[in-house]
Amino acid sequence: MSYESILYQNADGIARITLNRPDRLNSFTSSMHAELRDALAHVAADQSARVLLLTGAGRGFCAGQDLSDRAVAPGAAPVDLGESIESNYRPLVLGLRNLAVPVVCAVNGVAAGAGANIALACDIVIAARSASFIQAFCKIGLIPDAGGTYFLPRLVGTARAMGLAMLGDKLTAEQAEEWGLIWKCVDDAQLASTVDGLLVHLAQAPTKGLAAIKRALYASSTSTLEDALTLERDVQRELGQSADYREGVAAFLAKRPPRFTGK
Ligand code: T3D
Repeated sequence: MSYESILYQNADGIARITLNRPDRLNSFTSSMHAELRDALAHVAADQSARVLLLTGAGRGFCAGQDLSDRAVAPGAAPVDLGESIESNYRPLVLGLRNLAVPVVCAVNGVAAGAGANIALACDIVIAARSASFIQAFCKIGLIPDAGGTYFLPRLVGTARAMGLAMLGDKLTAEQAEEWGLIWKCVDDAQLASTVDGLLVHLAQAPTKGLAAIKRALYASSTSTLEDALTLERDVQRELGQSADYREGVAAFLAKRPPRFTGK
């Protein structure tokens, strides 16, 4: 499949997806969603990809759903938004969450509506200081989607989630970091180098272990302590068989840097 709305690269263990409709602030269309599904399937199938970056081209990260075809003429039937969520947003959120490699989101500018929540679906979110997060849905009579009702209260608590969702105010990247919505906010000039450093680090890390961390931490939001202890036992048993565990212990004991292969 050739891509028109995104850019996709995979080199040196690092897959990169760039939302690429800068004149529309990278807002989502059906064809962009189809391209994203295809690219995510490539990352999932490609053993050489050990980390994924999601970012946006131009001054914005993503302004959510492209609203240009959502106007409803008098007497006309509105677009079935449930169908749009089911066919497009649900697979995108689950595709990012279920990917067996860490997903880094570099929020290079405004992230609004589903654009904000797709960023939150990623595992590590780093934003430029000039970026912002807007739960814009309430301004057009909708609720936060793309996982927003799940992510927001878990990340920042119900009071802040409710304020963000009901008021649709702009949350600065700095405040998003303070509130624990994202991992880090960095100066705009430092975004590319910070993210590149992180990607190189993650591409050389024990990939299976990172995938298991992701699975276990996400599972914990719906599990009991007993469930978590059971999962930890089972996952640790599995990881104890991995080449990277063996290498990590050997490197520690030999006082040398480890060479993880992701196996
Ligand atoms: O529909 C479904 O399938 C259900 C799922 C819904 C998921 C959703 O995401 S609903 C929420 C949709 N998004 C929004 O409501 C956000 C709309 N955009 C904005 O509020 C503002 O653009 C921003 C706050 C994000 C940025 O503001 P600003 O002043 O920096 O930029 P701008 O001038 O508003 O936007 C620049 C251009 O991008 C502009 O076009 P122009 O005037 O230069 O020709 C603007 O119309 C366009 N643009 C921005 N967002 C969208 C968009 N075009 C289409 N759809 C957009 N979402």
